[in-house]
Amino acid sequence: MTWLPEASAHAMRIDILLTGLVIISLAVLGLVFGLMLLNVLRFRAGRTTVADHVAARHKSWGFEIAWTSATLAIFFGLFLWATQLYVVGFRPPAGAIQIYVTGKQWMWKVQYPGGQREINALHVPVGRPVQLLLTSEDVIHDFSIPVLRIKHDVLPGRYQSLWFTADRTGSFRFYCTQFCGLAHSRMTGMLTILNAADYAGWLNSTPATGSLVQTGEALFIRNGCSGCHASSRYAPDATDTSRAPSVVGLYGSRVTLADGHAVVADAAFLHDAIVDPPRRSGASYATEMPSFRGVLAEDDLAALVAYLQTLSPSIPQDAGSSSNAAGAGN
Ligand code: HEC
Ligand SMILES: [Cu+2]
Repeated sequence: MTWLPEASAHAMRIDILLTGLVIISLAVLGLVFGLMLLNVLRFRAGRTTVADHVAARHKSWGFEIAWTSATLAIFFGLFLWATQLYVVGFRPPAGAIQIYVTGKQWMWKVQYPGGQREINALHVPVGRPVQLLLTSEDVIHDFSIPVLRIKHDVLPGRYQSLWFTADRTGSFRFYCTQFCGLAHSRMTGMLTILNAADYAGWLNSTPATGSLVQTGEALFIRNGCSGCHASSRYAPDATDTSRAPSVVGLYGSRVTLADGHAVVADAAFLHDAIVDPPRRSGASYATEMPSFRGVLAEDDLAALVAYLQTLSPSIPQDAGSSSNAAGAGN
């Protein structure tokens, strides 16, 4: 199972699944072609054996039902096996390190919680869950790290999430796997998986201008968010929700939208809400939330999302699902 390098337990599970699929497909192929070949040889011209059409008309119901249900069980089992692996990919464990990745023709910009930034490079520690919050500044890209067997389309104006726990150190390539223009083929980068000490050293030696949360807090005031949204420190009255819903404790809570659909306010929800404010069910506020699409750059949105999350201190990090505001709540 290791003819291609793997750098996580998940990658191993994906490979076992794919190997299983190949083996079962080969078995089915072998059976069908084996029977064909057998009949071709048995009934070839010049042989005395003649097909017995009368016997062939006799159907055995027991046999029919048995092979139909066996096939159904096997393929439904495969479906459940694959689905379970797929679903796990959307549930980052609480406490995962959140790293913001923005695709842009033709590069990947990466922002760390400590405020460090880099381009076409991603540094992560081994053995700790990492959640990537992915978005694009222009067209649709797709972020893929083959060695971890994870990939996701990256859409402008929304957050998508991927997570992984790397289990070996080393350097591996990541790619854009969605044709996105002329220099698409150069839109790659290097994932470096470090041990805990090297990671801490790397964070320290990489310059940063304030943590994401600090930057986000400043943006929250500078863009007038605090003028409408009660947040314990800045609103004229911390509990006044006549102008806008409170953002304290919003992250991780359940929000019912105007269409009756309830979603968990995760990082993707926060991001998408700033770009494209959702209507809450029964909302009646004295103000209207302006859209910040095109007003705030993705770097700023990442900082705001990081800041808003700290207003729900009981939740260590992204504990919600990765569904976005319009996605299906699960
Ligand atoms: C002019 C007032 C105003 C400003 C400025 C404003 N908002 Fe809002 N915001 C609202 C209102 C009103 C809603 C509720 C919309 C609804 O449910 O109809 C809202 C909804 C939200 C939501 C959705 C969550 C929820 O509880 O429904 C988030 C997140 C949010 N705002 C964040 C921000 C951020 C971040 C900023 C600054 C970049 C900002 N807002 C600026 C008024 C404002
Ligand atoms: Cu691309």
